[in-house]
Amino acid sequence: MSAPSIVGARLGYEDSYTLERFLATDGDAGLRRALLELTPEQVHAEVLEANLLGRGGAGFEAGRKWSMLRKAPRRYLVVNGDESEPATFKDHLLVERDPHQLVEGATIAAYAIGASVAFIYLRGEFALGLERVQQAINDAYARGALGRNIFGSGFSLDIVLQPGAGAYICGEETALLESLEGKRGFPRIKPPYFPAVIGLYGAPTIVNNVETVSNLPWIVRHGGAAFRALGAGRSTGTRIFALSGSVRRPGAFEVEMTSVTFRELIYGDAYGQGLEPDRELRAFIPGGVSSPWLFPEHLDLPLGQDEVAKAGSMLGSGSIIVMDDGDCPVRAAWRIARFFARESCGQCTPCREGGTWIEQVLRRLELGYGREEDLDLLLDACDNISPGVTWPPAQTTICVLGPSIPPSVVAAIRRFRDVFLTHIKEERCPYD
Ligand code: L3W
Ligand code: SF4
Repeated sequence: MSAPSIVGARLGYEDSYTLERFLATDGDAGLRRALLELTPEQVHAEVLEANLLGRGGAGFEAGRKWSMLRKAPRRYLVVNGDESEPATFKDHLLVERDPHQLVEGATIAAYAIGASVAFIYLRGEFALGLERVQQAINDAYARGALGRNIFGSGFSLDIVLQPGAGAYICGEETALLESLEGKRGFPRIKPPYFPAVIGLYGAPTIVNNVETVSNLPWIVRHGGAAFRALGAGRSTGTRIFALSGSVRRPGAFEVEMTSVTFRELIYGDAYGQGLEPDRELRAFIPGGVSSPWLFPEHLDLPLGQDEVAKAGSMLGSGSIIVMDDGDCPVRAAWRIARFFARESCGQCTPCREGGTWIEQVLRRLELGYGREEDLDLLLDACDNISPGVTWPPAQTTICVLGPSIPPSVVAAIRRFRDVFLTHIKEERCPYD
């Protein structure tokens, strides 16, 4: 981890997940300040001042989202920890290694938005994370940091931990709410079903990502202005970037926003330490597998929300996948399409049918049974899912899972047409 460290401040300790370490390293200080010194409106104002962008993928300002919460006697907070996308593993780290910070952050968020019940929805496969978060919740009740009249402040909150059941789509916020309600994880149409307006059990609900709420104890302790002083422009504070693929040192690195370029992250000694000897960078995926690929000419872009958007992609969930010249772009696009096709909930025809066909055509190309016409066929199918294949996508579907399929396929065909043609000519994958 590189300095400054906000959400990752405890991760250098072996026992970072224990109550003892938490309390010895400013644990509860943010919560006490929020509850005993600030009004909910003042906490909200600090988060607005911090310009904390949501860390789940869309990068929507958390404070602005809280402002959109419909007034109603019953409101809910839901923390989205259903991190399931390939190569995305920063929430996993925070959940397992600093569960008390997560619970403290969730309690601060609930106080600010006026919720008396909060849910933490964690990916079901996070067995250790589930155990540790439950322990952190139990510990919080035991010391009066949860339950009735927290620290004598008059504020009361219950937190319920809910494991997911293995469906990626339940990380989409409205599918998550359906799942919490005990129903099949079908995304709802937004609008009108923006959770802030009509959310869990019909009540206004804030859905925030694990990393987003984990930032709150620090923001309350140090003030929104101190958070905003880190980074530049709209990209404030730090983020954990999950770096994987063909780098010598994959891992999760907390980095001040915009202070580091992709080149530094991939090649820097403190981070990825470059590619294996004699390998050259071919492409990298900057923000999760729904984001359009970037290439060597983009290496000097800073890790900032708007900087990456200007290059035609997105910083998304902060998951960066590196591909070198030994990695097959056809196989990469196929695997990404296969993931989305399998995880489609099936409600929308372009996603259900388009995703399945794209996966099958890519499969035959990768295995050496493809035809040259397949490339236009793929581009046409992509255009039907997401007309123009722009990012952000023009949407023909209920949620963004469908439009997440085309970016990789289109990037691979546009940039590596020659590699596709070699597969067709040689009737095999040249990288096998
Ligand atoms: C009230 C309005 N609320 C917007 C709220 C909305 C949501 C937030 C952002 O997609 C992305 C996606 C993936 N009134 C509102 C409003 N809101 N207008 O603002 O909304 P949206 O729809 O842009 O985002 P989303 O549906 O949450 C998420 C990308 O993240 N992604 C996904 C990663 C997946 C994982 C995983 O494994 N779980 O991290 C990766 O980059 O493609 O673009 O809260 O309600 N008028
Ligand atoms: Fe389901 Fe795909 Fe439609 Fe999303 S886009 S609602 S995953 S069918």
